[in-house]
Amino acid sequence: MRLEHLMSQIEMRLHVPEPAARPGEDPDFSFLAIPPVDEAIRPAIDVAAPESYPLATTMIRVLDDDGRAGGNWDPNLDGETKRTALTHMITTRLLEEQFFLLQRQGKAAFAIRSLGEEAVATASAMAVDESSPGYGQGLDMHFPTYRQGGLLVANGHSITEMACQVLSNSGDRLKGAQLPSLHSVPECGFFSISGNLATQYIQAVGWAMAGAIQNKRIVGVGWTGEGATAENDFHSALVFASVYQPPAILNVVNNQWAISSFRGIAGGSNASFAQRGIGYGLATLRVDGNDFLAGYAASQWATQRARAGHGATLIEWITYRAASHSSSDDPSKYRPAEAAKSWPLGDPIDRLTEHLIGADQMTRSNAEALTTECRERVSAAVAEAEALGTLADGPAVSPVEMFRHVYAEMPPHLVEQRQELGY
Ligand SMILES: Cc1ncc(C[n+]2csc(CCOP(=O)(O)OP(=O)(O)O)c2C)c(N)n1
Repeated sequence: MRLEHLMSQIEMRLHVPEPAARPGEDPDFSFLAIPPVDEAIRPAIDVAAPESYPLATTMIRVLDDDGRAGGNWDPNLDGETKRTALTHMITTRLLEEQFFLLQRQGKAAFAIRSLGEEAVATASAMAVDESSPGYGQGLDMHFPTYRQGGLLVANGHSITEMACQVLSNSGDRLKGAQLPSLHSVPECGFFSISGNLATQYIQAVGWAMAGAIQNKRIVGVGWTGEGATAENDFHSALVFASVYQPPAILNVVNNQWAISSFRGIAGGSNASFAQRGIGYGLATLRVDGNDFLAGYAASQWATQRARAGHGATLIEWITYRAASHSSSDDPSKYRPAEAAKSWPLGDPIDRLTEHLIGADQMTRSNAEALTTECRERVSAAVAEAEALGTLADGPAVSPVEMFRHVYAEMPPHLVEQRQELGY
C-alpha cells in the first residue's frame, strides 16, 4: 500500500485526557504507584539539583501501611511535636467544617476547606518555622491559596479571627474586601491570598529573591494546586527560581482535581508534577501528602537547603481533595461519590493518630479527648465570632470600606462613586 494511502486512513484528532472513573463507576486509583518506605533516597541538603531527580518520580514516605515510622526520611520527631501537629490538623478540619455549616445557614457567602489534605499545610508550617533563624532578620512568608488555611492554625493565628473573616462581620480585619476564606495575616507569615491562581509563585520567588538581595536568611514559600500549574505564572516563577537560586520552596498540592477537571488536564497523566522541576534544573521532591511525617521531612529539607543558600526546591504533595472544591461545587457530577474513601493514601488524621497510638505516644482515649477539646475550642471561637455579626444579621460592614485600603491616592472616578453613595 502506498504511504499516501496509509496516511489517509489516519484520523487526526486532539487527545483529551479522561479520568479513570466517572460518577456511577468504581473509583480507580491504579495509576498511583506507592513505593516501599525505604525506596526514596535522602540526599544531603547541598546536593546538586540533579541528584534529587530520582525523588521526582518516587514518593517520599515515612509512615508504612501499619503506621510505623521508618525509611531514610524519618524526621524522628518527639511525641509532643507530633501531638501538636495532630491538634492543628483536627482543629483545621473542624473549623473548616463549621465554615461550611455557616455558609449553608446563610451566615457566610462562601466557604472552602482542605478536608483530607490537612497534613500538607500543617507539615509545611511547622517545618518552615522549626528551622527559622528568628525574626529580626526578616519574615518567612507563605503565599498560600484558599486551600492552606491550616497554615494559620499551625502558626497560632486566632481561629476566632479566621471565623470573623469568613462571616465578613465587624471583626473581619479585611472589612469584607476579600472573599470568605481568602485570609491575609502577614504578621503570621501568611500573605494576602490572591484569588488569581499561580500568582503566588511569582510573588514567593520575588519575596525570596528580595530576601537574598538583602542578605536575609528568610524563605518565600509558594503554593499552587496541580491545576494551576498550567498557568504561565507557574513557569515564569520556575525560570527565576532556577536562574537566581533564591531561598524559595515551591509547593504543588496535587489533590487530583481542579474543580471538575482532573489532574490529566493540567498535564499530570504522562509525567509527575515534580518532574517539571527537572526541566528547570531545580531540586525536586515528590511526597506522600497524607503522611505528616514525610511532609515535615521534605519541607524541613527544602527549608534547610534554602536557608543555607543552595536555592529553591519544588515539592509535589500527593493527596486527595476529599470534599467539594468549595461551597459552590458538587463533585458528584464529575467523580464517583465514594472516591475519597478508597484513596490509597488514606486519611492524614487517622494515619498520624494510629502512628501515635502504635508508638505508645498516645492512647485511644487521649485521641478521643483531643478531638472533643478541639471541637469545644472551635465551637467557642465560632460562637464568639458570630456574636460580632454574620452575613445574615449584620451589623453590615459600611460600604465606604470598599473604597479604602486599595489606592494610596484614589482615582477621581472612585471618589465620585464614593460621593454618590454619600461618603
Ligand atoms: C488564574 C485563574 N484561573 C482560573 C481561576 C478559577 N479557578 C478557581 S479555583 C480553580 C481550580 C484550581 O485547581 P487547583 O489548582 O488544582 O487547586 P485546588 O482547588 O484543587 O486546590 C480554578 C480554575 C482562578 N481563580 N485563577
